[in-house]
Amino acid sequence: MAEPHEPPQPEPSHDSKLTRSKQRWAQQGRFLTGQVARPEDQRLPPGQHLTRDWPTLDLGLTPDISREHWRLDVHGAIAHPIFWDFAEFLTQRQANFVSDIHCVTTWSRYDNQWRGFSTRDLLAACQPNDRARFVVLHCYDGYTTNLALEDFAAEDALLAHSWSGTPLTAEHGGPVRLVVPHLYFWKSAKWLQAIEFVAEDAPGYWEVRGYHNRGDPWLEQRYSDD
Ligand SMILES: Nc1nc2c(c(=O)[nH]1)N[C@H]1C(S)=C(S)[C@@H](COP(=O)(O)O)O[C@H]1N2
Ligand SMILES: [Mo]
Repeated sequence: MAEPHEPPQPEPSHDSKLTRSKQRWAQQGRFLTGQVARPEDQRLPPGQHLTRDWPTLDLGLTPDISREHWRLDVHGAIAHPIFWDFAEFLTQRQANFVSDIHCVTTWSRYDNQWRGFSTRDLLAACQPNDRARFVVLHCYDGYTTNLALEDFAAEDALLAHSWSGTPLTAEHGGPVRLVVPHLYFWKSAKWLQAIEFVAEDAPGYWEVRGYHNRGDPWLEQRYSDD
């Protein structure tokens, strides 16, 4: 049975070297090529390069959340709020998706094998009401990111607990992270804690620091225009 669980929330570090660099790159429009490519033209979006390893990017702290202590809280403009522990999460229908990662810092990684709970199945379970138009992801490290409901509902988006057949490591967002393959990877929230459905958009950690609100790699939506 799931019971309310509020681990201490670490403050996101706003001043790590990488975090400062990324904010500066957003101001400068770093990595923008000005090209526009459509997915049917080529697999690699403009300005991206392929990597075989899997870099780790976050605010510099890895919250220590075991599967035993992890809880998922789904709330807001929905008919059926959800509060699951990991065991209950695992009893849901499981989906396997293979998708590419595109990070705004220009690395891409092909053919990642994810296993977890699809966002479409989550939407069927929680039943967003007519007011729900956006989704805010809240994470155990204090990070947030926002998505339009349609982007959250992409057919290959999922709440992943495994990668390449093994449990998602803590550094990559385990026990559970979101994966939204058609947008830049900063939208794919690691250490997922809560999913909030809202009527008004609420820009997240990077979105208020100069990143694009939507982040489509094919349109090279790296940074906001203003
Ligand atoms: N909770 C949380 N999720 C996050 C981040 C973060 O700092 N905290 N960083 C985002 C960014 S900018 C990227 S590029 C990816 C990196 O995921 P990876 O470390 O598994 O490659 O996670 C995204 N999700
Ligand atoms: Mo990123």
